[in-house]
Amino acid sequence: MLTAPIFESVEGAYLDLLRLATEQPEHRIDARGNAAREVIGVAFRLTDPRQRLPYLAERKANPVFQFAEALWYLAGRRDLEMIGYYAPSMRASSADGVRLGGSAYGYTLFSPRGASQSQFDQVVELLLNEPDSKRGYLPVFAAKELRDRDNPDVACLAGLHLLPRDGRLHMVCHMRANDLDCGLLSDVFSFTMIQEYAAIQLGLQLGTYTHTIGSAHVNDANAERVKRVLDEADSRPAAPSFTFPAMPESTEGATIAQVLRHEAALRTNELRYSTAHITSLDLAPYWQQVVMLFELYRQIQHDQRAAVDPDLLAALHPGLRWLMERKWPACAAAAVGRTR
Ligand code: 5HM
Repeated sequence: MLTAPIFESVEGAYLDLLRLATEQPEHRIDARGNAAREVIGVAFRLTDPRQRLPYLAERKANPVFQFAEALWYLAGRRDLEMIGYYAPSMRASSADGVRLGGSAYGYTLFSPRGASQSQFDQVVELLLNEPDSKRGYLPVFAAKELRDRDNPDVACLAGLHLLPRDGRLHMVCHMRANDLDCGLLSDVFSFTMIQEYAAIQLGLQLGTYTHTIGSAHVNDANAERVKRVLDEADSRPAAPSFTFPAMPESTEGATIAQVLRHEAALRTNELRYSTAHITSLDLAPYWQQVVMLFELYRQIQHDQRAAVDPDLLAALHPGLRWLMERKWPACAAAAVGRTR
């Protein structure tokens, strides 16, 4: 088969890649102090890019970070202040402690350059004029990133290719490197969110998502966790099944900015929201769910509660709730209290 193997959701592709890299590695590498097993030149295609979260108790995907990162990209940001709150480990990648470099993909794609429009807006305009175009490419990795040998943050994303075909927006992602256990899931989450956002701006249905990787690897440091994930997948009687909802067609730049205003108020603990307040906000229910995640995270980080507000947890989409209960002990505790 010359096209990429097909999966409906990211979970199946993630598990098969973990198996490939750990059981049949092609190479052993040790780049920048990270010993890893590697396969080169791999790809997969998702038929439903909305199914962008894995439901594995051993992997504990964090939907709060996933949405924060996707919004950080869509808003064209590169500040550590926002993203470091959700992923403290990203602080190590910042050269100056203030901004991210190559991995701030949103800054490269969505922020206007001087008087010119952003790369993203330029490609949307091109595709509105010529949908069959093959030029809808959004390059991210830049050769100049290699000038400094000590650069701690060289973009792993080479580029995203938008292809409107037959009323649907397909996307092909090219990564120079992907950490299969740590990077792949959040990358696929955010890039498929960018794809869905682009489809809405172009007035198209969501098409397929194809992910290609130059160096696909599993670091030795994560080998134990990867084994536990694979054991869970092999031994569970049935995989949990949740359907991730569609982004509302009304979503535009102003919507992202509006959600991020709530995010900032909750991150800085200036405001605290009840469930009733969130459901009365002038936002589509889809984006209200994201605000709920930010409020739950505020309760965990700022209030340091042993158990989050059970009503708020109960108001979450079942798939998001399943993940939050596995990721955060304060959510697990609230769920136990609710069922007593
Ligand atoms: O030495 P190098 O720059 O390739 O190290 C970056 C590491 O972060 C690699 O393991 C790469 O696969 C992983 N990574 C990822 O998987 C990094 C980023 C941030 O650019 C990402 N996905 N989005």
